[in-house]
Amino acid sequence: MSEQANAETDSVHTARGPEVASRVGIALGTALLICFVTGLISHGIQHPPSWFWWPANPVWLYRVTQGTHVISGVTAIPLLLVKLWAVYPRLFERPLLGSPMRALERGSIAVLVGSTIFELSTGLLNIAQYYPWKFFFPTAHYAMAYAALGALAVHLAVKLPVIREALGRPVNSNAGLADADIMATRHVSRRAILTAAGVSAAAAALAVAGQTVPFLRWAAVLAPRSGHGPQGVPVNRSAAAAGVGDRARDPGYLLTVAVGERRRQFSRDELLALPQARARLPIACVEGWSASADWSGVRLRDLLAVVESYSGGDVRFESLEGGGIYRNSVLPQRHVVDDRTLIALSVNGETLDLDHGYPCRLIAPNRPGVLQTKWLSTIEVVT
Ligand SMILES: Nc1nc2c(c(=O)[nH]1)N[C@H]1C(S)=C(S)[C@@H](COP(=O)(O)O)O[C@H]1N2
Ligand SMILES: [Mo]
Repeated sequence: MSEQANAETDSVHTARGPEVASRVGIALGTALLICFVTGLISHGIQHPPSWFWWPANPVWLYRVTQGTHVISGVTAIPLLLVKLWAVYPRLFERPLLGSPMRALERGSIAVLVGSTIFELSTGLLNIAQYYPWKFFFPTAHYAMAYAALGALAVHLAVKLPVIREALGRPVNSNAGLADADIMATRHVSRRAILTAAGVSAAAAALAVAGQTVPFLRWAAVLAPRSGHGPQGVPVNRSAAAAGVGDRARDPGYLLTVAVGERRRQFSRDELLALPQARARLPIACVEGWSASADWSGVRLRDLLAVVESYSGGDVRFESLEGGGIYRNSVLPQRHVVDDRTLIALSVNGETLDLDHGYPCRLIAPNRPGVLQTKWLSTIEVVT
């Protein structure tokens, strides 16, 4: 092998190591932490413990937190790949376990790598709505997040001295190398790796950001539902997929509203005859895409008041769907009393499309899309 080829092989080898690993690690750790926190928020809204509090204002907050969740997760994928590349030979160093401290370090890395790969890959497949597995995605994705965060904390604590030392050295430090030529090639190489990591992370972020940031829509190659759909709003589950077409189109359709002991039924025309209100609110899907629209219909408060005076409590929504895990939802009192919470009958100036929830749907401010129940059959105050 020529001397030059030797130097080049060395440069690739020496670009691996703590200088690159710690710098990429900081970016990766930050992305994972943001992803974890925004994921907890989304989980909290969907499964609120008694202490949990999520406001109705500003209406775009969930859109931002969930968009951030998906963008940070996708950004973490190239960072994880570069990070694994930078430490790759060391992952298999012998002894595999050794002293208790080393066993802890190795164990935490195994859990960290495994759980992070699990989180990022299941998350990515979920935004593509592809479920090649048997477990229930939200539960598994939520549980594994704690494993990843715990392992990340242990990993950081154990590696802190190494990280500090590596960060203290400039990227192009020449520690341990005498040959000036090898050094020169190596410097370029480490920088190049870090630049490549940054560029690919930015490209990944851009590829999904368009599904929630309107002016980036052109770049959203990784965004399956970014602005297409009837009436300018993407559709997650169509009426056909939900199997509600016939019941939703039935001219005898009635919406049941129950407040306390009182119960009343409304035809769509009766709903249209009630005072109509408007609100500009986004549908913000847990998958990260979001879109704002002008909704109009009956204010939920007003509708409840027609039945019986509402004295507080959460409200439960049932859909015409026979099955499906998203056929119902519960709306906290804070959102029930909000002026912008509507039983929507139209969107963007047109009668609600069948796929957007005709005859009527719930639309409330600052809520995950999954809780904006379509094809309503029953609305009931629960306490
Ligand atoms: N009944 C019912 N409502 C539903 C769903 C569903 O599967 N069934 N999907 C929800 C999800 S996940 C989202 S993101 C929004 C999307 O509303 P859109 O299809 O009108 O954009 O509807 C929500 N409402
Ligand atoms: Mo959704």
